[in-house]
Amino acid sequence: MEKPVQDGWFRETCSLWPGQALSLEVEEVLYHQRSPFQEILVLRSKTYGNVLVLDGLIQCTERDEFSYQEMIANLPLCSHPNPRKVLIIGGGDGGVLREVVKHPSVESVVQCEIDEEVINVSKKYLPGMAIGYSSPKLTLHVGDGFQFMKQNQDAFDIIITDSSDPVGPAESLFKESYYQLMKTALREGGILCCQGECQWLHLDLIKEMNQFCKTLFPVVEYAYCTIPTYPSGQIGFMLCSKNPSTNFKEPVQQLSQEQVDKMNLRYYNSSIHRAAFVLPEFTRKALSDV
Ligand code: SPD
Repeated sequence: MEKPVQDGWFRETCSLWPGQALSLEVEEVLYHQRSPFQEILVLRSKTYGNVLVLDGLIQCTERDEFSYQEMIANLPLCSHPNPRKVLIIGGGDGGVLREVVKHPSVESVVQCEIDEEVINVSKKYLPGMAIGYSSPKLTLHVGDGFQFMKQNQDAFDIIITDSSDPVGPAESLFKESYYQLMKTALREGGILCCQGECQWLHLDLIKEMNQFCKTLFPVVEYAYCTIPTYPSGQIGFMLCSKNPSTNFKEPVQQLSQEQVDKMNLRYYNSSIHRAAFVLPEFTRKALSDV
């Protein structure tokens, strides 16, 4: 394993964002080991708190993780009239789980994470995210999401895929066959929401996903949020519904200020839900049918 920190700085480089890199000043390397699946690194950064890095790619920092985790959880949950059974694929840090279990209508959550070591490391170094693991609503399945969904069809109201970027093992989670599998694992009227990469960097990939999703689902939309420590400061979400009446742009469950406060939401509210689907012209054009 390469030395992850040089001259006191961690630098995130990847072939998916050539010619650019985010750097974080590091106070201490807290954990650095290879699991059977990937290289796991936890840093204590100078200004972003503890940071989880998998195979060299930043997954979350304590300072800004809430933006992504709240949005990937609440965009689909608030678009479904009564989400009771939820499946999370990936999301080993526990942050998405933390958000999902806040919803009173959610009765049960299955989290399917392939790398148990990510869960253990998060419990130790990212307790504010891993707190989700203490929910009585949770059934934790350590294993492969593809296999799990093949064995659990017509089972979930919501499926959330909280994956890393499409290099290496996560690449298959951005393919049509994976979306087809999620479709069969969803109940009637079910909704999925997947990590959908960045419009500034991966527009071709987003376009391709948008196209095959439209062959599988009657309603498909792309949304995004801002987050300083993801490449180019943004990340998107691919949302698909089996219910032709779903309107992702207008949340069917609108949260009052009291609910937002009670759920301790710091990024998501019903206004930012609507705004997340307003796309810059270059993206709108790329994803439009004409
Ligand atoms: N470029 C990094 C994308 C990572 C998305 N998943 C993050 C996991 C947070 N729960």
